Amino acid sequence: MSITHLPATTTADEVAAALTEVGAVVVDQMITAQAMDAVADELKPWTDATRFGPDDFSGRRTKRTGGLVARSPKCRELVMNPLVLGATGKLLSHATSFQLHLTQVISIGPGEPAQPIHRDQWAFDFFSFPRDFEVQCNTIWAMTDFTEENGATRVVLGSNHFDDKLQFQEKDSEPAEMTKGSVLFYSGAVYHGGGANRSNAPRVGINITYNVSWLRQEENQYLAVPLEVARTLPVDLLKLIGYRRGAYALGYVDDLRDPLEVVRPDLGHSGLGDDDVQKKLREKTAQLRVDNR
Ligand SMILES: O=C(O)CCC(=O)C(=O)O
Ligand SMILES: [Fe+2]
Repeated sequence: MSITHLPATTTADEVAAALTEVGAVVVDQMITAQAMDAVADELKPWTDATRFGPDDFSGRRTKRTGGLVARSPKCRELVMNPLVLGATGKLLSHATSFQLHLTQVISIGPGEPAQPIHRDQWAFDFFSFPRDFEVQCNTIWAMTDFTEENGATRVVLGSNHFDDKLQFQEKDSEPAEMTKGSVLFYSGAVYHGGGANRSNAPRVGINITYNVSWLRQEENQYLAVPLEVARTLPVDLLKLIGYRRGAYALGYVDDLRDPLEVVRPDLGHSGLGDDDVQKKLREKTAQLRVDNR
């Protein structure tokens, strides 16, 4: 079985359906190769300054550059891509809201062996979430072509439905080959890993991931995005990076204030209680039942 490719004209429903079914799907050419080169140019000062990873999981010949919301206006557009947010909202629709989890350019250098195959949701201290309960939705935007030879992400298709804490080998997985500007979507539960780079040039992708807003974010957005930059961001992006309450009360400030109000006092109370969040919370409280034991 090889990974399904959908055209850029696909819908959030189709992407979410593929994610639910087999845990991963590629959407071809979500932006042009030229537009992706412009993203790479904007990031160059940061990617040039990044060092190789400190361990076998991060990759000793792999560079990981984060803080992309603060550093790159073009990456903010990728973070806010409507198809990505739409598909994520559907995959994580059981949660009241979701948030940005991490932003990271992953540049796998020549000679890097394959990364151990894993579930990204193991980041939550290896907690075993119930089977088919997704807490995370992930993208990797191809900044170079991804080929089997240069270390395209390897995916064990369908493994989002498997038991937790399994071990897999490279041969159990398929490479998510794709062209520059295409995007690999994959769920938090699907087993996958960066491929071995047997070519003579880096394989570069931008990993942008989202999780339910009752879990901790992997990249600390409050510290990664300086307050003076945060104040200039569109409100929807501010909320997505964490300046909103998760569910009913998570992350409030002092006297039950919405964090958005603290960063943007000029908004008054307009940031409080998004309608969609309030509606979901009402639905959840309506399901509470009396225990008649
Ligand atoms: O770079 C890749 O292809 C995947 C990396 C990955 O899965 C990770 O670092 O968690
Ligand atoms: Fe991963």
